Amino acid sequence: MNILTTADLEHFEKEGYLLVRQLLDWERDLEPVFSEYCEVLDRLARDLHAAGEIASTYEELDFSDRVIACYRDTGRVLAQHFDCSLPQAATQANSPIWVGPEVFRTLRNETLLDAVEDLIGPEIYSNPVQHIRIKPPQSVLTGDLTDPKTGTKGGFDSGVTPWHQDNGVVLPNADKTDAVTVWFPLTRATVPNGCLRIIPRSHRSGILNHCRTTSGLTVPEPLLNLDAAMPVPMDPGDVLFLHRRTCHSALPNVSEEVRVSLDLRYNPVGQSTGREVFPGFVARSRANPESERHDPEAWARSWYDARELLAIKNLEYYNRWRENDGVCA
Ligand SMILES: O=C(O)CCC(=O)C(=O)O
Ligand SMILES: [Fe+2]
Repeated sequence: MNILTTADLEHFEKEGYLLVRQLLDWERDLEPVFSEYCEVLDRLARDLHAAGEIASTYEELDFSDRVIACYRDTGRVLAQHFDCSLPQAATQANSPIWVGPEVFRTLRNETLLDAVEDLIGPEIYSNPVQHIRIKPPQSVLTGDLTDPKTGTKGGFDSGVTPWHQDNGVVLPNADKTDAVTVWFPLTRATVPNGCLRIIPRSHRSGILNHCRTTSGLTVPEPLLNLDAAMPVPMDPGDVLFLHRRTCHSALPNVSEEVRVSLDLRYNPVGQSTGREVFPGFVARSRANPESERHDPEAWARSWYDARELLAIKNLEYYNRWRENDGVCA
Protein backbone atom coordinates (compact mmCIF):
# COMPACT_ATOMS: atom_id res chain seq x y z
CA MET A 1 0.00 0.00 0.00
CA ASN A 2 1.15 3.51 -0.75
CA ILE A 3 -0.51 5.87 1.71
CA LEU A 4 -3.68 4.49 3.21
CA THR A 5 -3.71 2.03 6.08
CA THR A 6 -5.72 -1.16 6.34
CA ALA A 7 -7.91 0.65 8.86
CA ASP A 8 -8.50 3.43 6.29
CA LEU A 9 -9.61 0.89 3.69
CA GLU A 10 -11.88 -0.86 6.16
CA HIS A 11 -13.40 2.51 7.09
CA PHE A 12 -14.05 3.29 3.42
CA GLU A 13 -15.72 -0.10 2.85
CA LYS A 14 -17.81 0.07 5.99
CA GLU A 15 -18.77 3.76 6.10
CA GLY A 16 -18.70 4.63 2.37
CA TYR A 17 -16.24 7.47 2.81
CA LEU A 18 -12.73 8.28 3.98
CA LEU A 19 -11.58 11.72 5.05
CA VAL A 20 -7.82 12.19 5.03
CA ARG A 21 -6.71 15.42 6.67
CA GLN A 22 -3.80 17.29 5.05
CA LEU A 23 -3.05 14.67 2.43
CA LEU A 24 -2.18 17.44 -0.02
CA ASP A 25 0.28 20.26 0.42
CA TRP A 26 -0.86 23.78 -0.45
CA GLU A 27 2.34 24.94 -2.17
CA ARG A 28 3.11 21.72 -3.98
CA ASP A 29 -0.34 20.38 -4.87
CA LEU A 30 -2.94 23.14 -4.73
CA GLU A 31 -1.41 26.58 -5.23
CA PRO A 32 -0.44 25.94 -8.89
CA VAL A 33 -3.98 25.01 -9.91
CA PHE A 34 -5.53 27.76 -7.80
CA SER A 35 -3.21 30.30 -9.52
CA GLU A 36 -4.32 28.97 -12.89
CA TYR A 37 -7.96 29.59 -11.92
CA CYS A 38 -6.99 33.12 -10.81
CA GLU A 39 -5.65 33.66 -14.34
CA VAL A 40 -8.86 32.29 -15.85
CA LEU A 41 -10.81 34.76 -13.74
CA ASP A 42 -8.48 37.59 -14.71
CA ARG A 43 -9.01 36.95 -18.42
CA LEU A 44 -12.75 36.52 -17.96
CA ALA A 45 -13.02 39.80 -16.02
CA ARG A 46 -11.05 41.64 -18.72
CA ASP A 47 -13.26 40.18 -21.47
CA LEU A 48 -16.44 41.03 -19.58
CA HIS A 49 -15.18 44.55 -18.94
CA ALA A 50 -14.25 45.01 -22.60
CA ALA A 51 -17.76 43.87 -23.53
CA GLY A 52 -19.23 46.46 -21.17
CA GLU A 53 -20.79 43.79 -18.94
CA ILE A 54 -18.98 44.68 -15.71
CA ALA A 55 -18.18 48.09 -14.27
CA SER A 56 -14.49 47.43 -13.58
CA THR A 57 -11.98 44.61 -14.10
CA TYR A 58 -11.89 44.35 -10.29
CA GLU A 59 -8.22 43.36 -10.35
CA GLU A 60 -7.69 44.68 -6.83
CA LEU A 61 -10.09 42.08 -5.42
CA ASP A 62 -9.15 38.60 -4.26
CA PHE A 63 -10.54 35.55 -6.09
CA SER A 64 -13.70 35.29 -3.99
CA ASP A 65 -14.70 38.94 -4.11
CA ARG A 66 -13.81 39.20 -7.79
CA VAL A 67 -16.05 36.24 -8.68
CA ILE A 68 -18.87 37.81 -6.67
CA ALA A 69 -18.41 41.17 -8.42
CA CYS A 70 -18.56 39.48 -11.85
CA TYR A 71 -21.73 37.55 -10.98
CA ARG A 72 -23.39 40.67 -9.55
CA ASP A 73 -22.58 42.97 -12.45
CA THR A 74 -23.40 40.50 -15.22
CA GLY A 75 -26.40 38.91 -13.49
CA ARG A 76 -25.13 35.63 -14.88
CA VAL A 77 -23.79 32.37 -13.48
CA LEU A 78 -20.26 32.14 -14.89
CA ALA A 79 -19.31 28.72 -13.49
CA GLN A 80 -18.96 27.08 -16.90
CA HIS A 81 -15.99 29.33 -17.70
CA PHE A 82 -14.01 27.50 -15.01
CA ASP A 83 -15.38 23.99 -15.31
CA CYS A 84 -13.22 21.12 -16.56
CA SER A 85 -16.24 19.42 -18.08
CA LEU A 86 -18.81 20.26 -20.73
CA PRO A 87 -22.42 21.21 -20.08
CA GLN A 88 -24.92 18.35 -20.14
CA ALA A 89 -27.22 20.13 -22.57
CA ALA A 90 -26.99 22.50 -25.51
CA THR A 91 -23.23 22.27 -25.96
CA GLN A 92 -22.03 24.76 -28.57
CA ALA A 93 -18.75 24.80 -30.47
CA ASN A 94 -17.78 27.76 -28.28
CA SER A 95 -19.16 26.54 -24.94
CA PRO A 96 -16.68 27.66 -22.29
CA ILE A 97 -14.52 25.02 -20.61
CA TRP A 98 -11.20 25.27 -18.76
CA VAL A 99 -8.89 22.33 -19.34
CA GLY A 100 -5.57 23.99 -18.53
CA PRO A 101 -2.26 22.25 -17.79
CA GLU A 102 -2.49 22.64 -14.02
CA VAL A 103 -5.91 20.99 -14.01
CA PHE A 104 -4.38 18.09 -15.91
CA ARG A 105 -1.46 17.95 -13.45
CA THR A 106 -3.98 17.86 -10.62
CA LEU A 107 -5.79 14.92 -12.24
CA ARG A 108 -2.40 13.20 -12.35
CA ASN A 109 -1.33 14.26 -8.84
CA GLU A 110 0.92 11.48 -7.54
CA THR A 111 -0.33 11.68 -3.96
CA LEU A 112 -3.95 11.43 -5.07
CA LEU A 113 -3.14 8.56 -7.41
CA ASP A 114 -1.26 6.77 -4.61
CA ALA A 115 -4.35 6.94 -2.41
CA VAL A 116 -6.66 5.97 -5.28
CA GLU A 117 -4.37 3.02 -6.06
CA ASP A 118 -4.84 1.83 -2.49
CA LEU A 119 -8.60 1.99 -2.97
CA ILE A 120 -9.08 0.58 -6.50
CA GLY A 121 -5.79 -0.94 -7.58
CA PRO A 122 -2.89 0.11 -9.81
CA GLU A 123 -4.70 0.44 -13.16
CA ILE A 124 -6.30 3.87 -12.82
CA TYR A 125 -8.51 5.65 -15.34
CA SER A 126 -9.30 9.33 -14.88
CA ASN A 127 -13.10 9.34 -15.18
CA PRO A 128 -14.30 12.43 -17.12
CA VAL A 129 -17.07 13.21 -14.63
CA GLN A 130 -15.10 15.98 -12.98
CA HIS A 131 -15.82 19.53 -11.86
CA ILE A 132 -14.54 22.60 -10.22
CA ARG A 133 -17.29 24.10 -8.07
CA ILE A 134 -17.22 27.84 -7.70
CA LYS A 135 -19.99 28.15 -5.16
CA PRO A 136 -20.98 31.77 -4.57
CA PRO A 137 -22.92 33.04 -1.57
CA GLN A 138 -26.63 32.45 -1.89
CA SER A 139 -27.18 36.21 -1.51
CA VAL A 140 -25.43 36.71 -4.86
CA LEU A 141 -27.70 34.19 -6.54
CA THR A 142 -30.69 36.46 -6.70
CA GLY A 143 -33.91 35.34 -8.29
CA ASP A 144 -32.88 37.05 -11.51
CA LEU A 145 -29.77 35.01 -12.05
CA THR A 146 -30.12 32.43 -14.79
CA ASP A 147 -27.91 29.39 -15.03
CA PRO A 148 -26.89 29.14 -18.71
CA LYS A 149 -26.42 25.37 -18.38
CA THR A 150 -29.87 24.49 -17.20
CA GLY A 151 -31.80 27.65 -18.07
CA THR A 152 -33.13 27.56 -14.51
CA LYS A 153 -32.68 29.95 -11.67
CA GLY A 154 -30.58 28.66 -8.79
CA GLY A 155 -29.80 25.33 -10.50
CA PHE A 156 -27.19 22.67 -9.71
CA ASP A 157 -24.30 24.69 -11.03
CA SER A 158 -25.48 27.81 -9.32
CA GLY A 159 -24.30 26.25 -6.10
CA VAL A 160 -27.16 24.07 -4.94
CA THR A 161 -26.18 20.42 -4.64
CA PRO A 162 -29.16 18.32 -3.64
CA TRP A 163 -28.94 14.81 -2.15
CA HIS A 164 -27.67 12.34 -4.71
CA GLN A 165 -25.38 9.39 -5.30
CA ASP A 166 -22.69 9.90 -7.90
CA ASN A 167 -23.64 6.57 -9.40
CA GLY A 168 -27.21 7.83 -9.69
CA VAL A 169 -26.27 10.80 -11.88
CA VAL A 170 -24.44 8.82 -14.55
CA LEU A 171 -25.53 6.00 -16.83
CA PRO A 172 -26.19 2.54 -15.33
CA ASN A 173 -23.20 1.03 -17.10
CA ALA A 174 -21.13 2.46 -14.21
CA ASP A 175 -23.27 0.82 -11.50
CA LYS A 176 -21.04 -2.19 -11.05
CA THR A 177 -17.73 -0.39 -11.36
CA ASP A 178 -15.31 0.61 -8.63
CA ALA A 179 -15.44 4.33 -9.39
CA VAL A 180 -14.38 6.51 -6.49
CA THR A 181 -15.04 10.22 -6.01
CA VAL A 182 -12.23 12.44 -4.76
CA TRP A 183 -13.42 15.78 -3.33
CA PHE A 184 -11.10 18.49 -2.01
CA PRO A 185 -11.40 22.22 -1.42
CA LEU A 186 -9.15 24.99 -2.75
CA THR A 187 -10.58 27.40 -0.19
CA ARG A 188 -11.90 26.53 3.26
CA ALA A 189 -15.18 24.60 3.10
CA THR A 190 -17.21 25.41 6.20
CA VAL A 191 -20.76 24.86 7.39
CA PRO A 192 -21.69 28.51 6.63
CA ASN A 193 -20.12 28.53 3.17
CA GLY A 194 -21.76 25.28 2.12
CA CYS A 195 -19.47 22.32 2.78
CA LEU A 196 -20.52 18.81 1.82
CA ARG A 197 -22.90 16.66 3.82
CA ILE A 198 -22.70 12.91 3.66
CA ILE A 199 -24.74 10.00 4.97
CA PRO A 200 -22.31 7.38 6.23
CA ARG A 201 -23.19 3.78 5.23
CA SER A 202 -25.75 4.93 2.65
CA HIS A 203 -23.69 3.14 -0.02
CA ARG A 204 -25.04 -0.17 1.25
CA SER A 205 -28.62 0.24 0.04
CA GLY A 206 -28.08 0.09 -3.70
CA ILE A 207 -28.95 2.80 -6.19
CA LEU A 208 -31.78 4.95 -4.90
CA ASN A 209 -34.41 6.54 -7.08
CA HIS A 210 -33.40 10.01 -8.28
CA CYS A 211 -35.97 12.59 -9.35
CA ARG A 212 -35.48 15.42 -11.81
CA THR A 213 -35.78 18.77 -10.03
CA THR A 214 -34.79 22.29 -11.04
CA SER A 215 -31.74 21.85 -8.78
CA GLY A 216 -30.66 18.67 -10.55
CA LEU A 217 -31.22 14.98 -9.86
CA THR A 218 -32.29 14.47 -6.27
CA VAL A 219 -33.02 11.50 -4.03
CA PRO A 220 -36.37 12.25 -2.32
CA GLU A 221 -35.93 12.86 1.41
CA PRO A 222 -38.15 9.96 2.57
CA LEU A 223 -35.63 7.56 1.00
CA LEU A 224 -32.77 9.04 3.07
CA ASN A 225 -31.69 8.46 6.65
CA LEU A 226 -31.27 12.17 7.28
CA ASP A 227 -30.69 11.63 11.01
CA ALA A 228 -27.30 10.22 10.09
CA ALA A 229 -26.35 13.13 7.78
CA MET A 230 -23.01 14.62 8.71
CA PRO A 231 -21.49 17.92 7.54
CA VAL A 232 -17.85 17.63 6.46
CA PRO A 233 -16.02 20.94 6.97
CA MET A 234 -12.62 20.77 5.28
CA ASP A 235 -9.48 22.85 4.89
CA PRO A 236 -7.36 23.04 1.77
CA GLY A 237 -5.13 19.94 1.87
CA ASP A 238 -7.89 17.67 3.24
CA VAL A 239 -9.28 15.07 0.82
CA LEU A 240 -12.59 13.21 1.00
CA PHE A 241 -12.94 9.90 -0.82
CA LEU A 242 -16.52 8.87 -1.47
CA HIS A 243 -17.92 5.51 -2.46
CA ARG A 244 -19.92 5.84 -5.69
CA ARG A 245 -23.21 5.15 -3.89
CA THR A 246 -22.69 7.29 -0.79
CA CYS A 247 -25.47 9.88 -0.55
CA HIS A 248 -24.18 13.43 -0.34
CA SER A 249 -25.32 17.00 -0.80
CA ALA A 250 -23.95 20.43 0.02
CA LEU A 251 -25.24 22.96 2.50
CA PRO A 252 -26.28 26.35 1.14
CA ASN A 253 -23.62 29.04 1.13
CA VAL A 254 -24.93 31.58 3.62
CA SER A 255 -21.54 33.24 4.04
CA GLU A 256 -20.11 36.18 2.12
CA GLU A 257 -17.33 34.15 0.50
CA VAL A 258 -17.08 31.81 -2.47
CA ARG A 259 -16.42 28.13 -1.75
CA VAL A 260 -14.07 26.57 -4.30
CA SER A 261 -13.55 22.81 -4.62
CA LEU A 262 -12.62 20.15 -7.12
CA ASP A 263 -14.33 16.81 -7.46
CA LEU A 264 -12.60 14.16 -9.52
CA ARG A 265 -13.35 10.52 -10.16
CA TYR A 266 -11.28 7.48 -10.97
CA ASN A 267 -12.17 3.94 -11.94
CA PRO A 268 -10.14 0.86 -12.84
CA VAL A 269 -8.96 0.93 -16.47
CA GLY A 270 -11.43 -0.88 -18.74
CA GLN A 271 -14.56 -0.19 -16.68
CA SER A 272 -17.33 2.07 -17.99
CA THR A 273 -17.20 5.68 -16.86
CA GLY A 274 -20.97 6.18 -17.01
CA ARG A 275 -20.45 9.11 -19.37
CA GLU A 276 -18.77 7.75 -22.45
CA VAL A 277 -19.36 10.90 -24.53
CA PHE A 278 -16.72 12.68 -22.44
CA PRO A 279 -13.02 11.84 -22.67
CA GLY A 280 -11.09 10.21 -19.82
CA PHE A 281 -7.56 8.85 -19.86
CA VAL A 282 -5.25 6.33 -18.24
CA ALA A 283 -3.71 8.19 -15.31
CA ARG A 284 -1.60 5.31 -13.98
CA SER A 285 -0.91 1.83 -15.24
CA ARG A 286 1.66 -0.40 -13.62
CA ALA A 287 0.90 -3.11 -16.20
CA ASN A 288 1.08 -0.90 -19.27
CA PRO A 289 2.86 2.39 -18.47
CA GLU A 290 2.94 3.42 -22.15
CA SER A 291 -0.83 3.74 -22.06
CA GLU A 292 -0.62 6.59 -19.52
CA ARG A 293 -1.43 10.06 -20.77
CA HIS A 294 1.18 12.66 -19.83
CA ASP A 295 0.58 15.44 -22.34
CA PRO A 296 -1.69 18.24 -21.05
CA GLU A 297 -2.28 19.56 -24.56
CA ALA A 298 -3.44 16.20 -25.91
CA TRP A 299 -5.82 16.00 -22.96
CA ALA A 300 -7.20 19.49 -23.60
CA ARG A 301 -7.64 18.60 -27.28
CA SER A 302 -9.66 15.52 -26.35
CA TRP A 303 -12.17 17.84 -24.61
CA TYR A 304 -12.25 20.29 -27.52
CA ASP A 305 -12.92 17.37 -29.88
CA ALA A 306 -15.76 16.15 -27.66
CA ARG A 307 -17.20 19.67 -27.61
CA GLU A 308 -17.12 19.88 -31.39
CA LEU A 309 -18.89 16.55 -31.71
CA LEU A 310 -21.53 17.39 -29.12
CA ALA A 311 -22.18 20.78 -30.70
CA ILE A 312 -23.19 18.97 -33.90
CA LYS A 313 -24.95 16.02 -32.35
CA ASN A 314 -26.08 16.77 -28.84
CA LEU A 315 -26.75 13.60 -26.95
CA GLU A 316 -29.39 13.90 -24.31
CA TYR A 317 -28.48 10.69 -22.57
CA TYR A 318 -26.52 11.70 -19.51
CA ASN A 319 -28.73 9.96 -17.00
CA ARG A 320 -31.24 7.14 -16.63
CA TRP A 321 -34.11 8.94 -14.91
CA ARG A 322 -36.48 9.63 -17.79
CA GLU A 323 -39.86 9.76 -16.13
CA ASN A 324 -40.82 11.02 -12.74
CA ASP A 325 -42.36 8.13 -10.88
CA GLY A 326 -44.41 7.91 -7.66
CA VAL A 327 -41.60 8.69 -5.24
CA CYS A 328 -40.95 11.98 -7.02
CA ALA A 329 -44.42 13.43 -6.65
O1 LIG B 1 -19.19 20.28 -4.21
C1 LIG B 1 -20.41 20.12 -4.28
O2 LIG B 1 -21.22 20.96 -3.91
C2 LIG B 1 -20.97 18.85 -4.81
C3 LIG B 1 -19.93 17.83 -5.09
C4 LIG B 1 -20.46 16.52 -5.50
O3 LIG B 1 -21.62 16.23 -5.61
C5 LIG B 1 -19.46 15.50 -5.82
O4 LIG B 1 -18.27 15.75 -5.64
O5 LIG B 1 -19.84 14.43 -6.26
FE1 LIG C 1 -21.80 14.15 -6.21
